[in-house]
Amino acid sequence: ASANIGVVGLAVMGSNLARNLASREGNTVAVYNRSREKTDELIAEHPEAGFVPAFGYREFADSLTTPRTAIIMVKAGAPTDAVIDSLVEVFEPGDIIVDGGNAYFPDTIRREKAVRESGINFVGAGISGGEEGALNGPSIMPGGSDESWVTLGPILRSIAAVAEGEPCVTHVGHDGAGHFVKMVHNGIEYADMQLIAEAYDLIRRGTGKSPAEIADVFAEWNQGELESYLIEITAEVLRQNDAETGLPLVDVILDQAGAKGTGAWTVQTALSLGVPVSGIAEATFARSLSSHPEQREAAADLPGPDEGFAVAAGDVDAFIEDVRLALYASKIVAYSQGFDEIRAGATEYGWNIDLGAISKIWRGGCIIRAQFLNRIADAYAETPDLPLLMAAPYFAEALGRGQAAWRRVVVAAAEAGIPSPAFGSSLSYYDGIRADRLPAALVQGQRDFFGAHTYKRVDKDGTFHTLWSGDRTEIEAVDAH
Ligand code: NBP
Repeated sequence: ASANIGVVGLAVMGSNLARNLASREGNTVAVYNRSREKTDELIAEHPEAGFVPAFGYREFADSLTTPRTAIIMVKAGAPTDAVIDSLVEVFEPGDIIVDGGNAYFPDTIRREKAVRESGINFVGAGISGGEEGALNGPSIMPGGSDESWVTLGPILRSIAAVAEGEPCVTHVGHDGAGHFVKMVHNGIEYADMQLIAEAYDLIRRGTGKSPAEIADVFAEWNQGELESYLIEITAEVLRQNDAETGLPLVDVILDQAGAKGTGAWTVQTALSLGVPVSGIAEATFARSLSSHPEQREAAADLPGPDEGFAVAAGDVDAFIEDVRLALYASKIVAYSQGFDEIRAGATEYGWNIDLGAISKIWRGGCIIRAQFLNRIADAYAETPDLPLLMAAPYFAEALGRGQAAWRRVVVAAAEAGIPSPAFGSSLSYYDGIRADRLPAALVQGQRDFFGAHTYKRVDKDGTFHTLWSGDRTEIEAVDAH
């Protein structure tokens, strides 16, 4: 046995992660892939890595020093289960199996429980940053036991991205905590992308600027408080021309957004936890809406506003600044909602998650990396049990500064017939959560009317019901418990 770490699954993610591991001082990496070709190819192309190839699970286990540590990078779902089963057969108590794929966190909870019975540690680790991140430094969100973290921590720290001198990895929490946090990361990514897309659409349709000109706007925004990887790549995409037609590439790309399911998982989970992640939900639904061409065709003749949308020449700069402020405010809402979901998940599943540490490990390596995350880290450093991220002083100030512009943009979009579901729902969330009184009181009245679901009163304790089908007097309801 000569390798301190192994990788199973040598498709693009696994081979890049293996190369990243091998490039770090002190690591010798064992590699295994179900079909031999990928292993042969990797060994041939990267002799410098000093890989220890294995061509069966037994040989793979024998090539690892104990406690054996292996990272699985195969297709999520049944293939991951198959690999785990094979590793459990050849590994021993104390060894560590890491699933670095995009697993759904309930699967990770189930797998951790099952594998633990054999005395082997199982760690579900969310890995963000795509192929490039896997090779040069991803953001890593590991769950699993404290015991496995002792061995795994130094290895993962050695390959993670570095932001402001700190590696972008932390032990998120037990069992499925890492994959849960990775899921919410992806949900926030959906919201962030949709918000940027809405900003682009409004500027384009309101000002008639070309994609290349709007690329300049985004490049400028990237110098300020919106500075982020997603804003940066947006400018690059908008500046790109299609080689074949000479048109802006964004105009020849089919306008139907795909999804691999992590946005939907985030929303489904939020629904069961009762957390309103409306920005993430709208972003996920916006992708679904775009991908129903038959319905879009059927709706194409539905009437829109009578007048076209054109910002007066003299107002263009002010409008673009309004859109920037609306984007920033909506982004604060999306992140606040995402962190709310992590907090609720931690409570539900008994994970001790340090929200400030999560914001820090997202500062590098991952798709939502941004300056902004430092502000989130500051907010949690100041008040670790912050009930609502967006109410922290820094964000409250930004929302206050942006809210008038945000409203103008949402109104302009509605009047112009330009869809802005993420801008609009974020603003509604903002107004809802800060409201003194909500019409939820009426909803309670309706629920009591048709279902005797009872209500509470603002002026005294207890639970009440009005005898709606009788004389409509109010009675104190007996608590079911
Ligand atoms: P894929 O998701 O395309 O999976 C291909 C790998 O799975 C191959 O090595 C294949 O072996 C192996 N495999 C399959 Br399929 N069934 C298997 C089985 N029953 N037993 C053993 N191995 C099996 O690879 P990828 O695109 O590199 O992604 C790997 C993981 O990383 C996935 O979970 C994915 O969701 C995740 N991912 C994350 C990011 C990110 O940004 N974090 C990006 C892309 C992917 P073979 O060569 O023998 O067919």
